[in-house]
Amino acid sequence: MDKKFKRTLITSALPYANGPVHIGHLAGVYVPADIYARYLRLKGEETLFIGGSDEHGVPIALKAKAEGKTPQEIVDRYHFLIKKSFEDFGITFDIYSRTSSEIHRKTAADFFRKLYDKGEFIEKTSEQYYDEEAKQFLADRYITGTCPHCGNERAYGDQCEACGTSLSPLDLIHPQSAISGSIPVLKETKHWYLPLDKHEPWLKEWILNQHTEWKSNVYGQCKSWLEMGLQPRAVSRDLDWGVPVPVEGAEGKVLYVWFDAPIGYISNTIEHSPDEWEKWWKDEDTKLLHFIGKDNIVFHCIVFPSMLKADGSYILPENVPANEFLNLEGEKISTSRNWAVWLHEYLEDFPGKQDVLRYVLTANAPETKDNDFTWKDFQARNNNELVAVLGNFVNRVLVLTHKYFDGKVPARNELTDYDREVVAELAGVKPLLESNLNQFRFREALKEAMNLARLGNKYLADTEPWKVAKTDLERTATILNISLQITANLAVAFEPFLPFTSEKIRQMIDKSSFRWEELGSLDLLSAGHALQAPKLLFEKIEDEAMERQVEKLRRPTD
Ligand code: B3M
Ligand code: ZN
Repeated sequence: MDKKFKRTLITSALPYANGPVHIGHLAGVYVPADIYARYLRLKGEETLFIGGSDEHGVPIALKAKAEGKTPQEIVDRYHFLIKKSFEDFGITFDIYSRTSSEIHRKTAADFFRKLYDKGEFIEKTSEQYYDEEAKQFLADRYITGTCPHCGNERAYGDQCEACGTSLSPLDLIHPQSAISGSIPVLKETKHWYLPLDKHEPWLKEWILNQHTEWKSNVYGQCKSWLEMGLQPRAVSRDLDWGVPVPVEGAEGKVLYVWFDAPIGYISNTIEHSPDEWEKWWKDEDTKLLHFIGKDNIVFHCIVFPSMLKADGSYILPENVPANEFLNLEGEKISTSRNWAVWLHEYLEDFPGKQDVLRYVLTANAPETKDNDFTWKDFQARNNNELVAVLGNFVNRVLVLTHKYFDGKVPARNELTDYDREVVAELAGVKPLLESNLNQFRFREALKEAMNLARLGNKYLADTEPWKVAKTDLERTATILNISLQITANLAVAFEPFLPFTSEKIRQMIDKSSFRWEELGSLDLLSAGHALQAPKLLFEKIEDEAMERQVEKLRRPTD
């Protein structure tokens, strides 16, 4: 399917506002989405990049109870922290809003109401646990009891964390309310369900036949869901935190968090461009892309598309480039065990080194399988790649130009055969980068950008302009001109990946911006153009700094 689109709408998963964001979030979702958004903008394409916090759901309500705060206080605390972390790392959302906003509540309620009026839901009454002391129904997480499989006495109504089995509250032996401690009773309650079984036939055709180009991890997960057969899913909950179900007789019920959260993409678009949002969501010429982690695949490939289809006026995602997980020093990242590198803490320890982390997370991105982040690898990539290859090349070229040509771009003279080979390789970088970027293969794309810096280093090592300068300044001029053109090209090639570094290079060569189309050109800098003083792009990271990080990780949580 090679349809031509007029514009691209990029969404990135809305993180729950019940904790700060860590490197796993950045690697899996936000860096790839940002690389893609920056790439499209550099190409001059019409692009909108949506982010925001997911502020509903049971864990947030539970955390508020545990801390004696309101849920709004909890999400206020984390929403702004998360937003700032993203800004600090150069994630260029066009809007970063939140699902507790008025505009979202209205958009989500209207969305539900339209489906309700069209008869797209089924209503079902079932028996659920009710806390007579607290006078409320209990979400699965609010019920604890003994696991029927392993005997763990602190299993939750949705899962036993000791043996990993997923449970339903009715499975628990000796159920207990997590709110009052009393023994809950079964009581009838009514909920609305999205009949996914009804949507199954078109979903199968749409994904399994029409989107065979989706990443194999995404396609494979969809296939297994679809082959198992879909069941109706409840889209409401008995809870007091969320978007109230906009139907008479639904007091005390809110929309299920996974129903309202993806609508957050729409409400944030409305908040960003109230007069134009429909162009982004309802015009077939818009390419919609969801950047997410693998645990969100079913919601973005099956549930949300079914909601959009049930409404009938929306486009469907063209692709869902989901990533696998990033582990940390060989173990799963865990918020509760504090086994994580938090973004705001990273910046305290490594101020100004946003691009180092962006680089390492992209070079080692969990694109096709789970991957491991280690501080040793972080250090090696910084020292051996960023410092030794990219930083070293750019610095040498600038220093030499200042030394021999007073900081002005020297004119090129006649090219040798070897020069011509290097220039041809330079010209080949753009198609290589594009074919990888277009297929969301960011690791490969980054490798190609780095290969351009390697090419530059090799060119300098082979031509030795510092030696040539002793006898032949004309030849030296040609070598440095070509090296400076490569430097300018590096600013373009790295812009989507390492925006802070790209900016620094542009400052040194005194150019305010480039277009993607210019990548590969030998004429980015004209002869006589004056350069600024060189500054180091990266610095070596020592063993002690890495040891401190590993120690910090192993420190027990208080
Ligand atoms: N907040 C889950 C997560 O952070 C959820 C994503 C919502 S995207 C609409 O993994
Ligand atoms: Zn168990």
